[in-house]
Amino acid sequence: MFLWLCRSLRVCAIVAAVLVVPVFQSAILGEEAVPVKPVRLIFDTDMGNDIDDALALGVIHALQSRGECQLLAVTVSKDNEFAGPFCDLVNTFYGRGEIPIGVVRNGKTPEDSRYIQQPAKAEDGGQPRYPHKLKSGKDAPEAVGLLRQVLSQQPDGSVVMVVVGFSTNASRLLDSPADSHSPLKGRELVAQKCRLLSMMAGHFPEQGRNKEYNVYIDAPAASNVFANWPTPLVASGFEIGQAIKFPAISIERDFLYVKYHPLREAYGLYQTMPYDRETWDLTSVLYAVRPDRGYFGLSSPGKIHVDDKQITQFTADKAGQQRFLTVNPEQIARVREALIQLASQPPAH
Ligand SMILES: [Ca+2]
Repeated sequence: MFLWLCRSLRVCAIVAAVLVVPVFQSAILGEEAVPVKPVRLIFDTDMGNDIDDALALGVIHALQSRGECQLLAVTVSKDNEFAGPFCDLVNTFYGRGEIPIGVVRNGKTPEDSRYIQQPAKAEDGGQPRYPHKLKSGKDAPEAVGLLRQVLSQQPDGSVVMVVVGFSTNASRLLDSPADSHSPLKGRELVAQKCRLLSMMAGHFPEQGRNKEYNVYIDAPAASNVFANWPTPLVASGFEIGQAIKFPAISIERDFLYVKYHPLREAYGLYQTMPYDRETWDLTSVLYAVRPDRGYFGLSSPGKIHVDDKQITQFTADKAGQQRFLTVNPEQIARVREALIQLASQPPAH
């Protein structure tokens, strides 16, 4: 908790030296804190429901190519058989088809989605347009078991969870029992291995708060996560991504370095081009990997809860571990340009 009190790198360094704590591995919430690179990421997504999940996965790969993060696993909260294969084909496009993918069972939003199904099925001359091994989410391991396996193999206090769909998998992880991967129950395993949850969830304007999709689709799960997640948590509310639109002109011009680009194709399948789309999920990725670059402001510390209308409410509390992002006009311009450059960055291979 002393991290909340660190107001400068210098103070953090002094405190760390005294306490012999790996402060830069743990420091996350002050803009001054410098995270250890590469940041160990787990990406939990409802891929297929909105196109920002796809661009967010592209941003992760760009950051990994720059040595800034390591994508340990992708877990899917959308219960549709093409969500996992689409994640796999994007990972493969970026040269990382070995990244494990876990898929929810008995989850939310099983509806079909053109932008995940068509690229997964697309063929040219009898060959898959976007090669991938996972043909159906039904063939993937169940998400919570994979999360437990991956977490158990990581150094303590090292993992950043990025949750950009509903909280189904994160909630089930918290409630999971000991298994062959770890003798720890889920909450204890998270407390030991994770250092941050960066999630796109909620709505935090000063006035006029509404219920938000990632929360109300599985409100009990979101409530459980806000109440019981044992590490610092930073939420990117609806209003952040809403203020930062990904421009159609980038899709039209910046992804032309290959004939077939899965993100460009998916974007065009999701809605009729040209359109600008909110960057909701991309902002949670950017904060998770670059918390120290001034892209965002942070609320005071406090606690988030889901009220009986499924609206997120925030209570300031100096002892709280939860915050939400803020942005000013300068930050909006900077974040938009950073996300354009990262999402359209060519694969490193
Ligand atoms: Ca999403």
